[in-house]
Amino acid sequence: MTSNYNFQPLQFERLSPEEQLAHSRHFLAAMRTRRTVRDFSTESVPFEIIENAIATAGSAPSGANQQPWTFVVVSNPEIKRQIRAAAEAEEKESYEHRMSEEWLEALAPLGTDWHKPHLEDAPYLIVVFRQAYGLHTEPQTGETTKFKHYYSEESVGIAVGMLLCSLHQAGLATLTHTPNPMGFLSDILQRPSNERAFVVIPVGYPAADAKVPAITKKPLNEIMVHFD
Ligand code: IYR
Repeated sequence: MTSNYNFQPLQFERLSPEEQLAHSRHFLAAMRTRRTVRDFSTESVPFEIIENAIATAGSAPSGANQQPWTFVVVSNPEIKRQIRAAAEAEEKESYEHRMSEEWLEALAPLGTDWHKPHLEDAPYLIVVFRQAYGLHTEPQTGETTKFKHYYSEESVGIAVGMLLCSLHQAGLATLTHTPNPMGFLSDILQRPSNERAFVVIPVGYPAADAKVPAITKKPLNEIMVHFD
């Protein structure tokens, strides 16, 4: 098969070694201040920050550049209320019956439970959907066919990481929330049959009295293996 793409020269800014180190240190220091937040203020946030974060996520690499993602932004209070009610119903069932003792023990240090007030308090919810396969509608006949998406899980995971970085550096707090199961999100948000809910991300300012668990990240020597 021949390529549909034309190739063009790469636009690449070569930094000095000093600039490279300075940028990488600043980025590390900034990212180390990111925390998952569960207590949100109801204060509104500029919508352009949400748009820019989603555009950043949309610039992520993806399998065969298929960009298998949809970012649904919810600020409507009634839809947030519906999402909270459905998520809490599923989470209550999970915490009380579906999760193993081992799982509950692993979560204990985080202090989570089935109550999800952040789903209504945060001014925005970004609900990320993964397109498990593509849908193509023939303009002539109106006939819709499915086509395969490659590495959609990995692609959406990378895009979500970039979304979280963008929101953090714009001074906003996020929570990566994965109610289980998430089918109710497809119903409430009327998503097509090829889309699967991937994660719900409440976005906003932390509540004035927000607390986070005193957890630490593994040091470099535990997470990096170097063959020189
Ligand atoms: N989805 C549940 C449980 C939960 C699971 C993991 I793994 C976490 O890191 C945190 C929570 C909830 O949102 O409470």
